[in-house]
Amino acid sequence: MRKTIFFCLLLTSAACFGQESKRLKLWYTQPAGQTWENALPIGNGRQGAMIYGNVEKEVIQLNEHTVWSGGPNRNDNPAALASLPEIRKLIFEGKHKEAETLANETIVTKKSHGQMFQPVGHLNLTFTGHENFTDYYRELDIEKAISKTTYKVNGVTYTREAIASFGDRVIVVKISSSKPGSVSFSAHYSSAQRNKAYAVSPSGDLTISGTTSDHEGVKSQIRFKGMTRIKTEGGKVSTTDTSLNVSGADAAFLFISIATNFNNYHDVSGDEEKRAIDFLDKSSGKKYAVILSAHIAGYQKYFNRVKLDLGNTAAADLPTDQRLKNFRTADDPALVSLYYQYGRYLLISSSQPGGQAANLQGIWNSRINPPWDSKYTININAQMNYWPAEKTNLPELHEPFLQLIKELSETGRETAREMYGARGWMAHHNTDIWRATGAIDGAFWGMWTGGGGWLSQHLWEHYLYNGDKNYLTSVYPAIKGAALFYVDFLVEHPQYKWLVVNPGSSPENAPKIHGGSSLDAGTTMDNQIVYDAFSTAIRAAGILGKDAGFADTLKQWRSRLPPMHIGQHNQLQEWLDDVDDPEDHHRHVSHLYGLYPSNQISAYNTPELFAASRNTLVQRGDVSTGWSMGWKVNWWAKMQDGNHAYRLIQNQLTPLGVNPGGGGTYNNLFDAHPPFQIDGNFGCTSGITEMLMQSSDGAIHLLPALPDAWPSGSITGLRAIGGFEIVEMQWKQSKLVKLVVKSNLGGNLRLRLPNALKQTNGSGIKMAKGTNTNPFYYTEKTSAPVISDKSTIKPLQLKETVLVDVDTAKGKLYTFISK
Ligand code: FUC
Repeated sequence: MRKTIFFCLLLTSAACFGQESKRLKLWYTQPAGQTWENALPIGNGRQGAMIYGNVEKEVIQLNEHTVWSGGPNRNDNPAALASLPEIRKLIFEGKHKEAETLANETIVTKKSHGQMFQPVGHLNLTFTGHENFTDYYRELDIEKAISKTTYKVNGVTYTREAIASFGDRVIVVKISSSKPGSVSFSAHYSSAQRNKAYAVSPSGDLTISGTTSDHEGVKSQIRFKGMTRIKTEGGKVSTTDTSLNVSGADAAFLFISIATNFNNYHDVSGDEEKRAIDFLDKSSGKKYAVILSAHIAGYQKYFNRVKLDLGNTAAADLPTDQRLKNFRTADDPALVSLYYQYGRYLLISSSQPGGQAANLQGIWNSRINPPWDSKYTININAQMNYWPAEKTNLPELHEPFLQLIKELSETGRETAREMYGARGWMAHHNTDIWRATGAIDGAFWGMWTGGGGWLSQHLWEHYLYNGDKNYLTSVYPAIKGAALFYVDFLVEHPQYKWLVVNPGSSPENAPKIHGGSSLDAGTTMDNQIVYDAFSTAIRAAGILGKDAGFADTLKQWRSRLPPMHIGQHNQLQEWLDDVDDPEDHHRHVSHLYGLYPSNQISAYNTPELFAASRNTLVQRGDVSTGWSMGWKVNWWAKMQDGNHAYRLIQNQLTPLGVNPGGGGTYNNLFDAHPPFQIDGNFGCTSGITEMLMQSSDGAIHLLPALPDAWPSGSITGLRAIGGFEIVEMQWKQSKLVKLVVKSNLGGNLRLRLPNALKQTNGSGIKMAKGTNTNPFYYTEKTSAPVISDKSTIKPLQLKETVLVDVDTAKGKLYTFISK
C-alpha cells in the first residue's frame, strides 16, 4: 500500500486510480486469437465459458458440469480377488515385474478407463465490418467476475460484457456501443460433438442439442441442450435455420442456458429441454442491471472474505501477459496476490454447492478427447483442487468434492468387496462423474489403493474447521469405511512383521531396482495414508461416542504399521527399503504426503523426519510439472523457508516453455502441466496461504515462511483449524504488527508468533506450556523413525518463535499488536 501511495505521487491521481482499479484484473491489449489458453474463463459452478475477445469473429466456448461421455457404469475387474495371494507373494519375493504383469491382467479394468468431461460447443458471434479496429482492450475483473472487451471501429466504441451469473443459471452477454443503433451481429453454434443438431426454436431461441460420446464400451446416456435467447434495445432480430441476426440495435443481451438429463451418478432421467427453457424463462425477463447486481453479490459473498496485499509496484502497470514474462526478474508482488485471488476466483467459478466438483480443468475444456479425460485423478490432482477451500474461507465450495467422496464411499464398497474381499470402501487412482472406482491405465499407475484413505481426510478436514458434530455424524460412515477397508486389506510383511499394503505403490514412480515396476509392499505413502485413515476414524469415533471396540482395533493395527525410514542419503525413504535415487527428479514426491497435506512430519514433533523431508525436496529439485511445483510451494512453506517457497512461485509464474522440461503458466494465468491443469493454480493458492499462516501443527503459526520479497503486507479472512478466523493480519519489515482473531467455537487459542505481541486489552495472553488443550489441535505422535546406519541426519535449526495461549470465548474477537 505504501509503495502505491509513493508511486501515486509520481503520477496524476487519475492514472493512479486507473492502476488501482486494475489490481484484481487480468487484462490484455490483444484478442485471444486461436489460442484457447489466451481466452478468459467465467463460470458459476454449473456453466463454464471461455471468452476469446476476438473482434470480428467472437468465440464463446461453452461447458456444462454434467456433460460427460458415457453413462452409469462400473469398471471393477472381478479376477482380482483370485489373483491377490499370488500378486502378494510375488511382491514379497522381490518379483515386482511379474506381479505387475499379473496385476495388469487381473486387477486393471477390462472395461472403461474412465469417462471424459466434454465441451458443449461454441457460440460464435460474427461482427461484419469490424475487421479494422483500434483501442483494443480486454479484461477479466476477478473482483466482480465479469469479462469485458472494448474496441473502436470508425469512431464508435463497442463494449461486450460476459458473466456466468451466480444468481441465475445462465451466461449473459451484453453487447453495446457508444452510438445508438450500431449493434449488428449474427450468432450461431458450432460443436465438435458427433451427435448434435442446431436449430431455431418456434420461440426464436437458437438451440444446440445432442448426446455426448460413447467411450470405451460405455454408451452415452447424456443428452444436452443449449439455448441462446437474444433481447435487444432497439434494432431487429431475424432468424435463419441455424442463426440469429441482430441489426441496428442500441444494445443486445444474450441469455445462454445449458442443461442435461443428469440427476446423479446412477440416475439420468432428467429433462434437459425443460431445464434449459426454465433457466432461460426465469432470467431473460429480468433487467440486465438486476441480473448483474445479483451476480456480483452472489460472487462477492465468497470472494470478498479474503483480501491480500503484498505491496504494489510500477511493474504491476503492464498487461498481465507482460507481467508474467517479467515476473522472474521484476519486483511485482501484486502479481502474486492477483494469482492468489485468481485461484479463489477459479474455485468459486468451478465448484458450487449442488454442482459437480472441479475436475482436472475445473469446468473449462474445449476438447472432445481432453488430456487425461479431464476427469479426477485422486492420487493428488483432485485433492489439490480443494486445498484452498477451507483456509481461504470458501468452505461451502468444498461441498461438491465432499459429495463426490460420499458417493465414492457407495460405489467403492462394491469394489472393495468384489476385487479385494474387503469390507469398507476403496478407490484406485482415478474416478469420474460416474464414480468409477476400478483400477485403470495399467498397474504401474492404477495399482494404488489409497484413493479412499486420502479422500476421507477431506471429510475430516471440513470438520476440523467447522467443529459441527452433526456434519461429522453424517460423514462418519464414509470415514469409518475408508479405515475398515484397510483392516481387511493389510497383510503382515514376512520379513519385517509390520502390517503393510500389498500390492501398493508410491504413485507413478518406481525404484530402479524393481525392473521398471512400481508395485511394492509398504510404500511410505501407503503407510501414511493408512495411518491417517485409522487415526481419523479413531478420533471421529471418540468424538461421536461410537464404535469403541472398533477404535481399539484400529489403535492396535496402527501400532503395527511401518514407521517412516530415513535412508542412506539422509532422505525420507519413498519405499520400505533404502532404494531411493538422489538423482530421481520425478514429479510425484508422494512420501511427502506426510509433511503436507498430512502433518505426520512436524518441525516440532519429528525433527529428524522433518530434516529428511528437506533433503528429499532438495534432491527431487524444483522445476517440474505445474501441479508438482504447486505442491512444492506448500512443502517449502512447511519447511518454514519462505525464500525457497517464493522461488517455486517464480518457477510457476513463468511463461510456458521457459522452464526446461517443466510447466509454468499460460497468458490467462491457467497453470501449465503442460497442458492446462487447474490443480497447479489451486496448489499455489494453498501454498501462498501456508507461507502466511499454518494451523496444522498444534498452533496457529503466523508468518511461518515469509519471503524477503514481501517485507510488508496484510491479509484478511483466513480460516484456521478449530473455528478460528484471522480477521486481519498485518506485517511490516517482516515483523507481525497486528493480528485480529475471531473465535467461532471458543477454546484455547495457541499462537506461534514470529515476534512477541501484546493483547490490546492487556489481559489473557500467557506463554504456552505443554500440549495445546484445544482438542482440534491435538496432533498424533508418530513412531520414531528407523534411521539408516549410513545416515548422518541432524535436526534443522528452526527460526525462533513465541508460543502463547489465549483462552477464548465463542464469537469474540481478540486483537494483538506489536510490543
Ligand atoms: C497424474 C500425474 C500426471 C498428470 C495426471 C493428470 O497421473 O502423474 O502428471 O497430472 O495425473
